[in-house]
Amino acid sequence: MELKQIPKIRYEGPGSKNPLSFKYYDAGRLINGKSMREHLKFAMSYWHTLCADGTDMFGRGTMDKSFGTAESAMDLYKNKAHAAFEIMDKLDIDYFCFHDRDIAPEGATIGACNENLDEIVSLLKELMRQYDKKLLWGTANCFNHPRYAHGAATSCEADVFAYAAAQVKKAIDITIELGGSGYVFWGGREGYETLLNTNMELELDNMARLLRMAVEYARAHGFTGDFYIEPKPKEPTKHQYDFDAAAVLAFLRKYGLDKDFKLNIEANHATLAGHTFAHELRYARINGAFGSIDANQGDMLLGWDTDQFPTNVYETALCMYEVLKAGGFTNGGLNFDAKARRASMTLEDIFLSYIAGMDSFALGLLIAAKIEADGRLDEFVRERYASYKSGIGLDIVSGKATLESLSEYALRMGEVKPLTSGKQEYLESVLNQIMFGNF
Ligand code: XLS
Ligand code: NI
Ligand code: NI
Repeated sequence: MELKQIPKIRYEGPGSKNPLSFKYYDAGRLINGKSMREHLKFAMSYWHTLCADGTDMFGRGTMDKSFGTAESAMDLYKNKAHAAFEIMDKLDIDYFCFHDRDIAPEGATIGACNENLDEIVSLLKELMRQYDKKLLWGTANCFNHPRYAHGAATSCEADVFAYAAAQVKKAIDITIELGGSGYVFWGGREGYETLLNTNMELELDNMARLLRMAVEYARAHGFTGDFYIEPKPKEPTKHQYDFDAAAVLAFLRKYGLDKDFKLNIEANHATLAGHTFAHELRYARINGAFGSIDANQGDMLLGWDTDQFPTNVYETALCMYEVLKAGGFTNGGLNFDAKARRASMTLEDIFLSYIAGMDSFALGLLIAAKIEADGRLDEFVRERYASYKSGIGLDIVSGKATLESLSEYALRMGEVKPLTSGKQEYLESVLNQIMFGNF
């Protein structure tokens, strides 16, 4: 099947058996006064959708991502650009995200790379206007090329640091040029394989140096969007410095960069770090660092970043619950950092995958709104901490209590036993009841 044979994907409702239709994602449907489109802010990942061809450690590509015939490398990337916008248009996705090296062929020098980028960026700009699409965020791929074997900003070689800086500068320039509302730093190869050869202190200082330069440059050149760090604990390196939300926030605070960055939380990275997706979102939210989301899911039995399209509705529901609690997205959105499986190799599979992901997040949003409306979970949590609303609890949270006053209080109390049940099983069954309702 060719791209032009794929119809525009439309909402047909849960009763439809047409694979090329949305069952739950109804863009205009209002949830709490806001359309699903505005709540979810879906984005297409350029790398997985237009570039990844199914190559894995044990086998070559299974998918043809050439999107027509091409005489030259530039033509190939122009074909990808046209296909990108046709795909977004057919899926009714408003945003996209890219790395510099996804959109244009690499040249022999950074100058040649930049020239290629300029030519494609003007095409993208034209296509964005034509199709009315927006850039959610841009980033630089400072991990694929062999020069980055030791890292980019954390490389032991200063020339590599300089090269990465040049790449980041250009990626910021084109993000600004395309009106991007965000710029992402995912730590690529910023980490280590062994401490035996690693000056961790210098590497972390240098990583912060590049981030500071990027912020200063971008702000001086009119970038008003958000900067994000995307945590990930491992892969490709054994230990990635941006391990998880907590490690990233500690790093940002040490270098005084916490006001300049928010977090881009990826589901599969959360689970690799031994956290749930919701944990990472919650941690970002309560620290005022919730920014954007890379929507995908991992496989419980595999220890790597499988980047599968999200279909686990418990996960999408608890994710959207956090998003609602955060007051929704501002500059961020839901980027499908996800790829069809190697064996799902047809063009149609790209659409079936996005439909699966978008419908799963639409369900997640509907359920999250129902959890809020139902109120039992919120009420339970409120009640569970009620002892801090008055008496000694209020003294503790208001800062009135001291170690001495609490000691005096405790000496008068006698034995203290837990009074309440955590009722986890009950709450899990409430969630099921909200999710599944009547059958
Ligand atoms: C890789 C990351 C990457 C970032 C963008 O694991 O998820 O795709 O999202 O560089
Ligand atoms: Ni990602
Ligand atoms: Ni990832």
